[in-house]
Amino acid sequence: MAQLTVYKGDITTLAADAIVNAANTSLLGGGGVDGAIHRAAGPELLDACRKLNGCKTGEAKITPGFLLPAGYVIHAVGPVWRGGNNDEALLLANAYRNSLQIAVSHSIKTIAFPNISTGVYNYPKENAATVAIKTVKDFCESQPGMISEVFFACFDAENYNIYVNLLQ
Ligand code: AR6
Repeated sequence: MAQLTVYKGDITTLAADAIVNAANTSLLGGGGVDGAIHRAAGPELLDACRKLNGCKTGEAKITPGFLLPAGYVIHAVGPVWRGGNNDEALLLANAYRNSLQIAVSHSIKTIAFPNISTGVYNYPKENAATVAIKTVKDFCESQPGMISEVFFACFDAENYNIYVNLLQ
């Protein structure tokens, strides 16, 4: 089973094989963790993203990490929270699972996720963490030996405490 590690702080400093971006469907940048990743990776990241023709909600696409310590950025698009009856949980699980599938297809062993959709997309944090952890565990059990470590990078104290409690 892959090791699941809670990390407190800025995902852009993590030297994992890949970090995941909480992007939007344009893949052309934004605020929050997306803005931080683009600033830290440098302008070549935006040039690479322009060639990807966007990304549907629940899906993911990969680029190099450019100036980041991580080798790759996997750009995943989580759902906007619209009350919970609009396939939000399914789409959030898809964003995590599709990111992991792309990682495996690039022989990525260590991967860091931000708390996708829990910022401006307003997904309730505890619900999102439950979906994220279950999806990662199920994936790693279904493809044993492929991913060795998954970091949950928690930037805000509320998410950090939720992940520590759910994973202990
Ligand atoms: N490292 C790790 N986590 C971070 C960082 C960081 N440097 N900065 C913020 N977070 P958000 P979303 C956390 O809003 O809700 C963008 O504009 C933050 O505390 O970045 O999926 C995109 O372009 C929160 O828990 O992403 C989209 O338009 C988590 O990252 C939209 O926001 C996600 O918050 C996506 O919204």
